[in-house]
Amino acid sequence: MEDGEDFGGVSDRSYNKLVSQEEPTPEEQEFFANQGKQKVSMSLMRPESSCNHYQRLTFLAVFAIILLAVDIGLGVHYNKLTSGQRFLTDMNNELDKLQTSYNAATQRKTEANKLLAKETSEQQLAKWELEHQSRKIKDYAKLTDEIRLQTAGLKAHMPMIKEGCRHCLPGWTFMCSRCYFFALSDDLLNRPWHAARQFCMKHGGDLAAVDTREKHLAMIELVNIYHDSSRSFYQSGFWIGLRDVEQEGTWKWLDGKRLAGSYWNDGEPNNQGNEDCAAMYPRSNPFKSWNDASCTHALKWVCEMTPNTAS
Ligand code: MMA
Ligand code: CA
Repeated sequence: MEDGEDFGGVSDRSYNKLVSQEEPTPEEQEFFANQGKQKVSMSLMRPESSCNHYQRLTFLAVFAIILLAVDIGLGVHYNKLTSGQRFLTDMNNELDKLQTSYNAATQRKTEANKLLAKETSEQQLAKWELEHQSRKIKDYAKLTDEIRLQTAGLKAHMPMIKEGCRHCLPGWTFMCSRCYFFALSDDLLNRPWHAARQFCMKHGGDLAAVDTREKHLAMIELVNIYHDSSRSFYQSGFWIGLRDVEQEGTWKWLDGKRLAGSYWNDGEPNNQGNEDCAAMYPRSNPFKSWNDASCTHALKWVCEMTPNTAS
């Protein structure tokens, strides 16, 4: 290149020209002068560089202290984390133990519940058994009372029976100065009125004439004592020697005497389907114990006869 190469758009020549032509301005002169002073002062300022070194050391020391503090802080934090970790592990172990004991307790509870259910059912059974036994005791108590009553009734008749032994046939009862036979034995099946009368006559008596209040009360007492409660009311009757066979509604004893005092049940005699024979029935009210029934009906009976006067 003839005129020198371009350098940043300005040729060497023009640069040199610029350098040679342009005299430094007063400002430039001052700048260069100061630059010279600064170089001199840098070489003269050796103590200032040791001061910087000291600052650096201080800075390093502070930095080291900060690092140490951070390290300590981290250590403490790590310790905290580790103890937290340990705490968590302990807690987990504790939780495991609690879970195990909870499972065991649940198992025990299930077994206890089963036992309780068994006990409850046994208790229920025992309760029912107790109720059953209590009922049985009550039944026995009732039965005992009935037996006591019957025994008392029979005992009361002991003197009468003993007396009867002197005056009446075996199996006959002495009362109100007469001998009576109650056809109670199972061997003696129920009979119609006429067949029952035949039985009494065969033994020297007749069907009973209940012609006094005293006789009636003595007889109804025995009829009540001997009452078989498994029989219905109208099957529990005893034929007596009373009929209205001659004239309907005119009741007469076998010796022909007309009925004076009577002990008919309510609504009787009703002659339902031709009922001409009278019977005595067990009743708690002894004044309502008679009924007129068909003479062909089969019932038990009561005989009466004069006692044997020969002692
Ligand atoms: C009824 C009642 C009595 C009668 C009997 C005959 C069940 O009682 O009408 O008066 O004598 O029947 O069986
Ligand atoms: Ca009747």
